[in-house]
Amino acid sequence: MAEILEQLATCIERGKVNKDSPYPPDMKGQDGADELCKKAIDDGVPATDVLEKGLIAGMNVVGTKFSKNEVFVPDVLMAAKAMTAAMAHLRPFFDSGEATYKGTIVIGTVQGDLHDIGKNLVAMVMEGGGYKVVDLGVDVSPEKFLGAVKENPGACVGLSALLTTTMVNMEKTVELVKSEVPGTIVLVGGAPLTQEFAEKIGADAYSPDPQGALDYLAGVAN
Ligand code: B1M
Repeated sequence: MAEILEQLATCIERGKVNKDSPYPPDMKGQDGADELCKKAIDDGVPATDVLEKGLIAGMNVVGTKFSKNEVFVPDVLMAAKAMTAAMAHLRPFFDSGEATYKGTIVIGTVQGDLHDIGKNLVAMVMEGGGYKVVDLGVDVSPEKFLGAVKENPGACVGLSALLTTTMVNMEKTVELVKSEVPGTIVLVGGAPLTQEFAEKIGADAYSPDPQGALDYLAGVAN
């Protein structure tokens, strides 16, 4: 089990999407993240292990190298592409198949921020937990969040940010949504965030991971 997860992590790190992908040249013809993720699942490796020990482990290596200027934006983009291809195989494991929704969450990555892998994971886990997810995508303005809340009365809002420079846009979103639709519950998350920051901007909750966000929602009326 450890071996396939290590191979998977390597494919994420190197940006090897699938067998047909010519990139990176030294891995041409080899299985990529797509095939290896499917194989791990077919072999019975738990989906949470595939996610944490394969996909996220590989992406963490990319992040560390990126911060040291050992890899560059195109490399990170390929890693993100490989991660997205692999994540498609995990979706069924987070789907509960529940017929009725427990509530609605409007989710998106805040204005100016294009990172969506973590946000997509949160959306997947929320769906699996029985919530209707209205995914607004990336670079979402406060006004767009507000519009979606008005279209989905009673919905909670989930904001994701990966950049210290875009965290400020969370505050603007919280302010606008809460002033126009008082009582709206806003959850925030993303690598640079802290509990302290969440409290400072008036968010109702912070979670470092998707499960914590789901647990929080389960504990509040929606
Ligand atoms: Co960017 N990037 N990036 N990047 N990138 C980071 C975030 C960075 C830390 C890299 C580094 O320097 N080490 C750094 C930010 C520094 C900072 O602000 N302090 C950075 C930078 C600088 C940039 C650019 C400015 C680079 C440039 O252009 N020079 C640029 C900005 C573009 C923009 O957004 N305007 C940029 C671009 C990109 C790519 C487009 C190439 C690509 C994104 C592709 C995509 O998302 N489709 C990318 C990537 C992939 C990364 C790293 C390597 C990986 C992020 C990721 O997907 N992690 C990242 C380094 C790192 O984080 N180690 C980095 C995996 C993901 C599962 O984790 O998103 O944290 P994460 O989500 C977690 C939790 O945070 C939580 O749950 C998830 C699962 O556990 N969570 C929530 C997230 N949202 C939540 C919401 C919740 C609850 C929990 O409730 C609502």
